[in-house]
Amino acid sequence: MKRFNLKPGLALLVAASCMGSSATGAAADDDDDTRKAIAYIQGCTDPNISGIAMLSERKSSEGIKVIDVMVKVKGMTPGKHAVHIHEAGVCEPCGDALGHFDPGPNSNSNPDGNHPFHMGDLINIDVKKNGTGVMRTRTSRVTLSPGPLSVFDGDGSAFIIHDFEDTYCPDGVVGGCAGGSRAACGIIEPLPDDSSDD
Ligand SMILES: [Cu+2]
Repeated sequence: MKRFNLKPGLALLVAASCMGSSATGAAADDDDDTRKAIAYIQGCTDPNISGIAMLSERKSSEGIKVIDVMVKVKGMTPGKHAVHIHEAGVCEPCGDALGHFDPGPNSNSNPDGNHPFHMGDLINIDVKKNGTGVMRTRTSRVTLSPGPLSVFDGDGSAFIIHDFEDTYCPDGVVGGCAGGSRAACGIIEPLPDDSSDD
């Protein structure tokens, strides 16, 4: 009985071809499984604050869009700061990013109301004593690809980092429970495919 050492090489070949690892890059129409976006973050009033947010969309094993989110900042006050995707891609002034991204028939973008149930709600970034912080999280509440939850809707979307911690509003609508005033903002922009290298 030598069943198990029969064709490991063939199995590898089949796996490789199923993953579309063709050297020609001849893409099928649905070869857009991974999309990326970026936001360059700047302080709303404090020029010392800067950072970057990266979003990478992929399909889960069951075909649901999942976005990996990474946010990096420097120049911020130490401690936790709320981070959300807000509903308009405008940062000057930060207030023009409007409320929390929450499309759909039952939309309620009020930052403190309906929190943390907006589609754009994320988690706090923890800023260290030296003013730098990195936050990584994952969401399936929004997409980069077209559709009803796409951050690239008519008016775009923006990251907002708040002055204070997101408490996730356990007591309902309490002013500032979602992080209060706005410290920094970055407009979300689509990134071209990795393959473009001019
Ligand atoms: Cu916010």
